[in-house]
Amino acid sequence: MRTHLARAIPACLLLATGVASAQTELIQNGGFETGDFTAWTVIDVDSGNFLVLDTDILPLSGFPTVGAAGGTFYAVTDQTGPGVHLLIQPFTVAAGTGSLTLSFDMFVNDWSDVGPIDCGVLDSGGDPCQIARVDVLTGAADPFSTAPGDIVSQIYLGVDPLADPNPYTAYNVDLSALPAGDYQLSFASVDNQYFQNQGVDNVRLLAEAGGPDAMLSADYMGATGTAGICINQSTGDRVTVPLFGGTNVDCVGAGLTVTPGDSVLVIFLGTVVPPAQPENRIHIDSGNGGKRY
Ligand SMILES: [Ca+2]
Ligand SMILES: [Ca+2]
Repeated sequence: MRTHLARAIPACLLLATGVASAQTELIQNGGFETGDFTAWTVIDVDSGNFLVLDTDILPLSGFPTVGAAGGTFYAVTDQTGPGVHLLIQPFTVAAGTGSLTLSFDMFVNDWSDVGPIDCGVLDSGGDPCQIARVDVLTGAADPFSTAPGDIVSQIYLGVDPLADPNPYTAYNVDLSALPAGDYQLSFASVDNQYFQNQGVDNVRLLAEAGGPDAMLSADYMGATGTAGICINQSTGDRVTVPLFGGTNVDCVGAGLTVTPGDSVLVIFLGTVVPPAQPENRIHIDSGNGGKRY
């Protein structure tokens, strides 16, 4: 006598997924390889300019530099007298951004060798002032502002200490704490003691989409079961989630810690009804609500 097998299938359904980690570049022409200031705003006051050059001899002062850090071109200040020079690019941090990393190569040649002298303002016409700075300003800030309320991240304030011309220093700054919104990246130089050349190249600002939201949307179309286990394969962290059914398995809500780039494995236990679609799959929904991990 033949036994009619139950149609419901006791199952241990394994589904693995990687958290999306696509990176978006928020700075345009960060290497100045257009040969000009495309995408940047330059403001020069009094003597001199921010220039895009492909040479290692400066046209106004005649002083040497180390040239470009990458490619052919770099941006650099040069002058024949006191001045202020700003190199600015606005950027927007989107909701749901998980990580934000600024990197650039820079030298600051203070030929007076009396710097750094911080007069507190970007004004070469007053007190002695011989300094360069790199700041992230609010989107609405006056580019000349040095007010603490306008500076959301102070990255550099000084001059380079080695014999001029200094080599490039590589900077790598974690800006992941910046809330979504509009900002300005500002390289600034003020000098009234003697020549000062601030060189910038290879500016990058990489945004990575946030990790998964609280829900892992399990698009398994009709599957039901009694429990599931979510395993973060990158960290070993695991949690048990209760009865599932419908459309969602809330791994993060059940306590799983997930950061961008982690791989998450979901194991469904109990009875899984064969899905209406031939493909069982689960995916990370990273766009819902902008939660950050
Ligand atoms: Ca370059
Ligand atoms: Ca010096």
